[in-house]
Amino acid sequence: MIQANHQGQTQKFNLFTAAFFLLFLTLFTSACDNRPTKAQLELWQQQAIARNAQMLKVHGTQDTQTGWELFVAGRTTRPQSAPLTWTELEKLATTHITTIDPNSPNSGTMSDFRGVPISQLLDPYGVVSAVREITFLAFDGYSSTVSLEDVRAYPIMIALERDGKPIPRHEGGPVYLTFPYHDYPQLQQKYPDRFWVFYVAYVIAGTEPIELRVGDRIFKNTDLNELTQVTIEETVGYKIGWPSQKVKLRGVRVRDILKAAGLQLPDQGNVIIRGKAPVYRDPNHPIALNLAAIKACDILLATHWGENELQPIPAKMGGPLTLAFPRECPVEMGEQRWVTFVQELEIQP
Ligand SMILES: Nc1nc2c(c(=O)[nH]1)N[C@H]1C(S)=C(S)[C@@H](COP(=O)(O)O)O[C@H]1N2
Ligand SMILES: [Mo]
Repeated sequence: MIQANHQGQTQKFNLFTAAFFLLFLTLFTSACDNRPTKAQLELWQQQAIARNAQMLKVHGTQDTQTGWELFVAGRTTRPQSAPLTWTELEKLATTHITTIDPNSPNSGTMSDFRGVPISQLLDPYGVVSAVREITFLAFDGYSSTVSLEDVRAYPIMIALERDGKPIPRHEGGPVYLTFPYHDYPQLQQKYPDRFWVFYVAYVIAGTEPIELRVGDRIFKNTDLNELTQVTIEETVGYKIGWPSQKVKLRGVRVRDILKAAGLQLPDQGNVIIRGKAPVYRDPNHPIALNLAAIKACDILLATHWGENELQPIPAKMGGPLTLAFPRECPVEMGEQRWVTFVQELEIQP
């Protein structure tokens, strides 16, 4: 039994690694106008494979389906901190759409999806009237953003089942963002294949206000504004929503934030960076930045970006807070992680 299980897991792993290779090849050779360099591509491939291996380790040890939790976050009028459980999602999942699944192994054929329309999912939370966009953040840090108007106009939904069966983990399950391409072909141009997010973990209304936990302190927007503002101009390593040419990034040095939180910087050790996506909070594989690098150069938590005028970083680009590295930082490329949706810093001596 255990043996068979283990083999199944290995097979999924191989399948998924292959899928990730394909993803990066297709994403950057056809879907995007802004093409990254070969070196960037290779780095991203390696990172995607490493991330996926991590993810499978975590997923492999638990019942991925009934243990799944979906958080609704962002600018809502009736915020609730508890996530939706599988049982709750199941109860809501009474809508069917029939469409092709562009990411399915037999992608030419029509599938029947059962799920929860996003508008219905958001209703109990109420969305603040200024919100224009909804962002879907996945377990692996991948995301896509859809206009609130479209979410209200079409049954874009979180699917729990395809053709009467649970969606396997290696095919994007257990919860998979689906678009009713067949009934509304116009959606296919606006939201192509890459918008179908696998294993959705967060649904975010608009862009959240900054709330950064450092030790027992919480830094809000106004707290960060009081610290020295640093602007760098860099080609970013974020994968979603950013231009591939250099952009300006403005923010606050990680070391300044740690000091403002009243923390002593030990001679050795790391700063752990935690982001919203579960893969960026995995206790077994933390994102650790060497304190020597934090002290030696201006590693930032960025709040603003721009090509000319600076503006707040929206959820569509991983905002409100993202980790950013100046080129001259002594951080090895392999460990350089442009973490999005940053939520927490912690010193580990
Ligand atoms: N969670 C998650 N969803 C995702 C992706 C991803 O990397 N992670 N890739 C997207 C992209 S770029 C495409 S084209 C489709 C199909 O990805 P695949 O080629 O890996 O099947 O899924 C999309 N959904
Ligand atoms: Mo893609």
